[in-house]
Amino acid sequence: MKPISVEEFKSLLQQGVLIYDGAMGTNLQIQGLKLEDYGGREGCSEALNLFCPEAVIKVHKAFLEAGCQVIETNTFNATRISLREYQLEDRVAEINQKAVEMAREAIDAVPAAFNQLIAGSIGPTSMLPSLGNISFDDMVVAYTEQMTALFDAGVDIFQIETCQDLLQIKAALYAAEDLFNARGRRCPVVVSVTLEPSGNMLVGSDVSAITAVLEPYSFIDVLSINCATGPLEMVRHVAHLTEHWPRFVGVMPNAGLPENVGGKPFYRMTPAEFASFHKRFVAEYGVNVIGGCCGTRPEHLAEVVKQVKGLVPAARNVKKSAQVASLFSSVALRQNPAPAIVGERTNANGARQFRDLLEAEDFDGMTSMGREQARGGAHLVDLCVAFVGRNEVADMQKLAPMFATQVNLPLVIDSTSPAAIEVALKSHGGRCVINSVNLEDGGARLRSIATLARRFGAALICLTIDEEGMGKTADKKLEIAQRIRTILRNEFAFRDSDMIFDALTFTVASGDSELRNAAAETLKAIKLISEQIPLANTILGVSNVSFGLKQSSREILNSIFLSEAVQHGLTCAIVNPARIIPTFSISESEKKLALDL
Ligand code: THG
Repeated sequence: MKPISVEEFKSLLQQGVLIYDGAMGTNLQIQGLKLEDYGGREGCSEALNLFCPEAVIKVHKAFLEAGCQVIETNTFNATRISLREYQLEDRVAEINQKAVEMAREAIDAVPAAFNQLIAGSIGPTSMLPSLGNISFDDMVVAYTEQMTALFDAGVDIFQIETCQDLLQIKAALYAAEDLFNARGRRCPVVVSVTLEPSGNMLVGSDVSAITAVLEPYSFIDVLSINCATGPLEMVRHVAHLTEHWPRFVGVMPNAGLPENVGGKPFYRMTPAEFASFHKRFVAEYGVNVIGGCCGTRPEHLAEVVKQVKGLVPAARNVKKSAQVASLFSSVALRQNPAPAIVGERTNANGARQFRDLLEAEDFDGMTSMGREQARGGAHLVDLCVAFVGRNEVADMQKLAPMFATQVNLPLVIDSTSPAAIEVALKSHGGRCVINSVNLEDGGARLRSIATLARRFGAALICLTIDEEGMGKTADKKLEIAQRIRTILRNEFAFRDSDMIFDALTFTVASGDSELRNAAAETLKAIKLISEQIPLANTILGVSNVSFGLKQSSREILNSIFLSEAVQHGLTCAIVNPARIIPTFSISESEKKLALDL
């Protein structure tokens, strides 16, 4: 059997709801298997693929007989990371390959009027990269090995499921993308996240962070929720997904919340109740993919098939807006009132306090300056550790994970070093912004950073600088912005909403007559760029405009300049939020002075 193509998969989902199977573990447990069936590896379901495949095939057949269209391979823990516990780490390829063959055997034994599909189950392992249990790169290696075996054995779908940590998902997607490129073909990809009864992933991410982080990965075909709770607890999350996720949505609940009966989890929900939730998910919310997780038996799925098969998912109205995210929650780049404020203080070149802490290697102190930016009202946080005489990559390696877990703001990685940017991206589960690229060298560095941005779904700040230096007039700034946009769109499939243009300004206090109009040209450029590229965002390092003036004048000039810039369409600003004065509390004479300047 040839695996399904992405186009066929999408058209299948457009025609109606797709029904997966239920729990593997639950239905293995009730068979009363013996230790030798597991080859002596008690608790290792995947060992059955080697030592007792009949038990697994039996479960597959039962779900196929219930009318399920997709069965999942018995490979949830079949990575090197998880199999190591059972001394099976050298048999990863074999275990995954056998699992696909067993699923195929079951399908051949239970013919149906429709095309039955095999989803390769890819679990989360027990490691949380966001918490430093494992490195991103090690996780990629483990996923690559499992995915290669599943793909080459002919699975139809990658089912990256029961995800606990957004960074773990990014590692899996990183592995998948490399594999797809190597094979010259991709398979459909389902990412399924697990939301604890608290409503967040184990690491703490809420559902808004999940959609913000995963949306840029265009090869995720279905975003789904599975495990941890029953369907009732999932209703509000399903509502979020169907309102915010632009592609297909799935839901695979447990048969209710687990209860503890005799020291073992027990799932009480009846097939009829379970199926009635699915009916609602499809008919009212527009869910496209359904199935069961822990505690769901063939009876549950048979009832789902009976009640839901043939239903057309409700039409959805998806809200679109550019979002970035901390590891925990999302932030819109378009704030109302504008702008989205990027806290500037955590910059070794922009704040003596931060630089001193860096020199003392007081990483906790630096992280606490990040939290201070949040308390001061910042929506995002700029992090710059590029400092002469220090190793930027090593400092970023240390700080980015601390910012990820301890500062609840989306990270703006302020660096021009691809290596430093890469280590930051590999340690942050949120949706980051990269600050920045330009055309100073004609585009080589831009291209290497754009590649990273795409692979990690980051947004990108683009400076209006080209081979001749910083654009000085509004027209020149727009021309450079358009040149960068063309490269990003044509070569990297960026969307305008992934780009944040910085029209840059010099200080107006240099005394240089050539720069007298600098701020005015910048304002004009912001207006032009906002008109010509309306879906892109714009940003400015506002404090640059007042370098050289004394502190009290700087605060007034910065505040007036920011207010002018926002009126010209600016959507984001790098500032010290604590030092922005509301314009109504600035006297008329000072206002006039600042505007004249
Ligand atoms: N565009 C983009 N990124 C940027 C800039 C920009 N990143 C860096 C910078 N410019 C924005 N950040 C700052 C940070 C601090 C100051 C100015 C811009 C600043 N600091 C005081 C000083 O130097 O006098 C504070 C001194 C202190 O506390 O020690 O003005 O334009 N994309």
